[in-house]
Amino acid sequence: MDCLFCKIINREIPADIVYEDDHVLAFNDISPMAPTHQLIIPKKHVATLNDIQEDDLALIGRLQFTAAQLAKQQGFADDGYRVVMNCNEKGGQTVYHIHMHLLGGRQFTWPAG
Ligand code: IU
Repeated sequence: MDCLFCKIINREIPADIVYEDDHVLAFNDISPMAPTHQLIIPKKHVATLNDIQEDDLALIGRLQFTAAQLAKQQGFADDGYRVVMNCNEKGGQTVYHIHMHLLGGRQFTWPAG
């Protein structure tokens, strides 16, 4: 499958991996938008949020759980952080393998751009 994030999971292309278990992988974003900017992805290929099935609910929870764990481990959980999932073109999605952005280390504003 010609999917960038599947290739990262399969070690076909390199990434700066910060966490891995049987179900998810997390790595530093190549173009960080905050002092910490990591992507948490399921090892299962799911293209967009619209493609999530009921069987995937635990997996989505695991993405969120991993984000919080990483925020705690890196020391910015109590200060606060942002998690973002973009869906399709108007949502700003550019890689079609779902991913949760974990952004920390600065003040964020609302509404997001
Ligand atoms: P988006 O939500 O689909 O727009 O996020 C895709 C992210 O993937 C974006 O923040 C990119 O900087 C990031 N990324 C990456 O980390 N490594 C890559 O090789 C490519 C994109 I292409």
